[in-house]
Amino acid sequence: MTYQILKTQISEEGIAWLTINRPQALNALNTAFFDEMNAVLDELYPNPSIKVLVITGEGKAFVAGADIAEMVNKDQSEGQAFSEYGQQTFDRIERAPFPVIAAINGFALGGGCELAMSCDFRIASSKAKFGQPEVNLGLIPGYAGTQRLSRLIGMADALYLLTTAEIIDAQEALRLKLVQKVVEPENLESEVRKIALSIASKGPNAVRKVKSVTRKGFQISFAQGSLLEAEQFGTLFGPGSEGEEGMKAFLEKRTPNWK
Ligand code: CO8
Repeated sequence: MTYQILKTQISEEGIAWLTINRPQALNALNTAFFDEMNAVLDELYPNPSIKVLVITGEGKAFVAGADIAEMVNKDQSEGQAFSEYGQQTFDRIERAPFPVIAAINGFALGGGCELAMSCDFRIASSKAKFGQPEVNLGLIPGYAGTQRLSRLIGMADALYLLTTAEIIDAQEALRLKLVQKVVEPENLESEVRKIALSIASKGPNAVRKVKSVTRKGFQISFAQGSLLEAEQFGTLFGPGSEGEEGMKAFLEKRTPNWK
């Protein structure tokens, strides 16, 4: 598939870099974006050489929200369908077998903040701005922002942002733990690349498993999650396993040779 909105690049280390490239509309999310995002995920999901996916935006926005021009004429069932399509797409980002990093270069508002929250963690430019301003438009978040924001930053801070529509800067987002790191704009790409390369250098099965066990464990009970952890821990042992190579490399004071 050729993409109109997404620019994709895959490095030899297995870093997939995805840039949302509709800067004239501040990368607002329309149906074409979701179609393309699903096509990209269809390509990346079954590819075992993908170590990390980075999602970023072109220009002064990461994403300034769902496309208001596309939404304005929708009726109730179309509104619900647009919400469900976006939710399903963001769930696929969250459930991706590899870690997904949001590199937030600018505005991450409404659906843009929701997209960032569906990633595993967020690195922000000091110029980035965050918010859920839907109530300004007589709307509420529709891409599971009501659910992810409260889980990430706690109920009271989430409801403060959701009801006031306040736009916060990167430092405040860091304080709220909405983002994990803030860097100067000119360093965003190199810093995110450094983090992605660091992840790519680890045991590839271990990285995928630690993500899936942590994510799945959040949806089930502590006891079930612990059981899942023990099962997956076990799969990393044994002759020829990744754990065996990693532990032997440590004891032999050499770099592991992952398969
Ligand atoms: N949708 C469509 N177009 C947009 C959007 C958007 N969300 N944001 C910006 N644009 C367009 C502007 O209309 C403008 O287009 P044009 O040049 O043709 O007039 C262009 O991008 C540049 O924008 P501005 O001129 O406004 O740029 P400024 O630097 O002056 O302002 C802001 C930047 C503050 C980010 C401003 O653009 C803004 O307030 N944008 C809207 C932010 C917003 O309200 N986002 C939330 C949208 S609602 C949402 O995301 C709901 C998610 C769940 C939906 C579920 C589906 C049903």
